[in-house]
Amino acid sequence: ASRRFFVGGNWKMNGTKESLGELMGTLNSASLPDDTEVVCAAPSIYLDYARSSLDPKIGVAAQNCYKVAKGAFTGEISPAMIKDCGADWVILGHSERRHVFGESDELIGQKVAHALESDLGVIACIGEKLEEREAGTTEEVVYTQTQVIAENVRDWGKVVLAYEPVWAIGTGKTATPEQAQEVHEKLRAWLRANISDDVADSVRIIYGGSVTGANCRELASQEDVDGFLVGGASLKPEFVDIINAQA
Ligand code: G2H
Repeated sequence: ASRRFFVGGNWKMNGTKESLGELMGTLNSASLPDDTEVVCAAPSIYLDYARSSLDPKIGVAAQNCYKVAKGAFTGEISPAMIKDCGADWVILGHSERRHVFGESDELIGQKVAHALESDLGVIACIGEKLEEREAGTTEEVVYTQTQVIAENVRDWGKVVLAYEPVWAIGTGKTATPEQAQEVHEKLRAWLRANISDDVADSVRIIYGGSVTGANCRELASQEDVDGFLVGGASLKPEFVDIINAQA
């Protein structure tokens, strides 16, 4: 397949101007492969700073946004504001939004629709919890989450699907390459059956959950793993190795 490899760094609520400035300097001076798309998701208060500090070839994402353009929604940010800061992407439906902040599939769907209408690219996250995997409901869970996202997408060209098993996030327990491939393959088949061949062949399905410099290459070699969403390791120089996982 000719899908361009996609590596997102999700800084979550970490860093200072000083530490992130150093990290961005490292990324700017590293040699990055042309055939890999790199995007850094900064805390919203640092979006402007990230955009002005990072080399233009590196994209900037927000980690969340609200479902309307403006209004009385204290503490929220809109896709219009993200664009106004020069960023082109937003992460939506991250498991921390779902499970720490109680975001529902329905709200995530509304956010996806509005972000795409506002011309942002969307990194849409899905993934099962440990008890769901143990109960054998992984497929059902990720299909339901994907369905709600799909109902809100018209242009799949702006969507990257991130499979992040919740039990692997920040735990150091990475999915094995076989476990990741199994779910990615099923998700692609779901897209083929429910959307189109075209979308199934072109949408990047990336893996997230304790990706490191040490495990990225084997994961990247899997047929349906088209990149990564990286948390902890995206704050370290090691992120450069992950960007080069396919090189
Ligand atoms: C999953 C991932 C980034 P980490 O949340 O989205 O984080 O790599 O720290 O598991």
